Amino acid sequence: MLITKNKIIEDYKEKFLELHGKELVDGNNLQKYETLGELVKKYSAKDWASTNKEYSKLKNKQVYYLSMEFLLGRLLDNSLLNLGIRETCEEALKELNIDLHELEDMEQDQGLGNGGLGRLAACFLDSMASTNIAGHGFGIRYKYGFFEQQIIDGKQVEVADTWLKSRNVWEIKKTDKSEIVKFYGKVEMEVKKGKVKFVHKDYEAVLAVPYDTPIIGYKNNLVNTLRLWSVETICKEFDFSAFARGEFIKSQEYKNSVEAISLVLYPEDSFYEGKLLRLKQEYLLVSAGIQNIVNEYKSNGGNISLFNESVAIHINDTHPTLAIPELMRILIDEEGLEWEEAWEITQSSVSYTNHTILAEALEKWEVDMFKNLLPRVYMIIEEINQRYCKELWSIYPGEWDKISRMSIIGDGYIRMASLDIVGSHSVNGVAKLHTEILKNQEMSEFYSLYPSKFNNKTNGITHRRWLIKCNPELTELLKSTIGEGFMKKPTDLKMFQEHLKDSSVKLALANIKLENKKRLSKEIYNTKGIMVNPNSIFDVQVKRIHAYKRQTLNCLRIMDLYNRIIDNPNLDIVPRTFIFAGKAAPGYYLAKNTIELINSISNKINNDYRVGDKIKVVMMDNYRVSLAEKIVPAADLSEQISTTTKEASGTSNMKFMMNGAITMATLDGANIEIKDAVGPENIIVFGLNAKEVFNYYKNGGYNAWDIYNKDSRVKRVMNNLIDGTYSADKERFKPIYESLLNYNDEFFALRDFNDYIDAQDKVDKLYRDLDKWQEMCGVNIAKSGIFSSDRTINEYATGIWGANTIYRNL
Ligand code: 26W
Repeated sequence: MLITKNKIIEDYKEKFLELHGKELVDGNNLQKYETLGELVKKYSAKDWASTNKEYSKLKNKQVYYLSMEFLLGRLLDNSLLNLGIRETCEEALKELNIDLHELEDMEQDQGLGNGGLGRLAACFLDSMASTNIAGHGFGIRYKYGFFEQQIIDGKQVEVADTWLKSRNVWEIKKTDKSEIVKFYGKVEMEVKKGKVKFVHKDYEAVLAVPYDTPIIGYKNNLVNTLRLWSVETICKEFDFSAFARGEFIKSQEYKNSVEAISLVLYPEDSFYEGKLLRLKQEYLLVSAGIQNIVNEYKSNGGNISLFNESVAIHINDTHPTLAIPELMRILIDEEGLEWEEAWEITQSSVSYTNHTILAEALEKWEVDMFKNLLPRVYMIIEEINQRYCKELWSIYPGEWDKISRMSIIGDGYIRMASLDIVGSHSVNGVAKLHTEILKNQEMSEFYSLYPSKFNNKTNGITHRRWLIKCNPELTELLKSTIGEGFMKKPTDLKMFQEHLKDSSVKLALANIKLENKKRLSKEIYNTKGIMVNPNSIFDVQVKRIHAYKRQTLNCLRIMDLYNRIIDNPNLDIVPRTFIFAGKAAPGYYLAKNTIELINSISNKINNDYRVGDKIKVVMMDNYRVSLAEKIVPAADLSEQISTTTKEASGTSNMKFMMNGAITMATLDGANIEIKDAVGPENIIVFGLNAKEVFNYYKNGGYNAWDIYNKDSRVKRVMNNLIDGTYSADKERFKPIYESLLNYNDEFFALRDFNDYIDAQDKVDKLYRDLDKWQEMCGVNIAKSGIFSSDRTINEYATGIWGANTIYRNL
């Protein structure tokens, strides 16, 4: 369909009238935004329908990406970009006296995720649609997404995220695709026609209702679907007979308890709690999802015995692990297959990605609770485990300890990662180092049992959102130097390196960065009232607040720098602005304490006249996708300073690199691959390496007090935490102080302190040679193409899913 400016103007006016029942001149920005959203949906509707029609022919493998989190952010601008009508639309709106950017700002972020894992799922959706993969996202439509963070008196305060308060223009409710999900009850054995059948009885059923969002591919007329499930009671709004008996409250209670399942996203990103409601959520996603996939496949004429040839089911971390026993249940109980056949189909359809090695994040469900909630699913897991342990016994006869370590059920728990490894055909890590750690440490026994299942798929980010959309000026520079090819083929960015010989290109790069920094400075001033200098180095750490990510290490070196400035007011440094943003899990005391520390440092330093313009510290509130889009293009230095081995991959490191920031890196996660891509001269590396870290864990030898006693700078900043420098209440930062010293910090912040400071001094020197600095930035941009999620998706499609790209006549 050709969409011209005049068409947009006409359609837009008509849509506005239809939606709001009044003239455009009388509308507000929210109404205007909704109108544009509806129009985009309308423009993509034909392609959406035809894509689905194509998929129903079962010619292509259908990939279902199951994830408890999808952190989409805003959809308007990217949808316009992918439809190829962004500029035309901007011009059309201008004629109607409407500023497209103002409308974009009306859109609430769709924040149905905690951090990296959820954002990765969103990048993957964009890449699957844009590289012609039949990829469907399945998730939960939480009524309240990730909480809104307010900073009050320097502390994090959590406020409910009411993202659905005004209409979500992107979704379409598909009542006819609803599925029934069953909890509790008992299982009875029946013999029918000489065959044993297990029947689930006396269960409590809820209705899972899907809401579909179009995922528009980049200029390829392909529109995939993100299907999010919401829970309703079956048949009735409330129990009318109870109402008639005057038990209205009781009937409402029931409704509320059912709807609680899809009410709120768990705000935990690396800590497993074992809550019943969370288990209900996980089963809801999986049961509704798998039933839906099987129903769709069968209604399109698929033969159940060939299911795995047409369907790939991917589980994003262990959260949707129950897809494995749920598929078994459907194949056996409902489709009547024998165990062996069902098992083969299940294993060859399902694949699993691990995103973390933190022990406290590994899911394991208490058997008693599980059995009570999901009796039939539990039986199936037990059977899987029995057969598997028998296999183990034949391979490792007599090795009881090993077998009990590897067993899926043990110590009264069901171990989800073990179930994944056994029940799938592929297990992957998200960066080379991470995969090696899985193979050789965390999952080494499984690796020797099933070596061919293990593989690496280094993460990626969609360059459409994280370059083209969020950095239009840089995109223009790239277009004018290397042409438009990189938009479809991001590895073409490598051609940019040639142009770095041209000093006018480097100057242009510097100017673009400066403009982006000015824009962010304005935002900082408007939201925080802090005046920052756009000519200073923008030194950025934005991510979830967690001890392993070491925001505290960053704090300590800022405190050290402050001490140096106080000692020597003439200290010659390039001015710096330290920018933080990130949320702490509401129950994570130490992380919340870290937020308070950052804000106290900010208060102290920004208001000390002796510091002047040399350094400023800013903590921006409510980190989310749309804020990241403003911060990333404005960064000079990207802080990726996790304790080596702890950050599975990191993905903001890739976003910053693509926008020409230099990485300050430990050799952790994908930082290593960034270093390999840009060369050691274009990244700054410091700190312990993986071997050293494992050596500490294995043999001990780390002594925080020793470092404190021997290093006067460490001693001084540590004392500053409790001597009233940053808070009149000397107890306030005791938790951080104690975790670093008395508890001998398992993340070795003090061990890396000196090395980190030296590395930061190196940045100061490098930045003084602006030509050299711009060269480094340019190389980072040029080498960032391999970190596009288009590359990652291609690797999943060919290496795991066996999914081909779709070519259609359109
Ligand atoms: C059960 C609670 C829970 C919820 C989420 C535990 C763990 C998680 C995720 C695994 C946390 C997460 O987002 N992990 C991040 O995944 C990114 C994408 O692969 C990686 O880049 C990050 O390194 C990893 O921390």
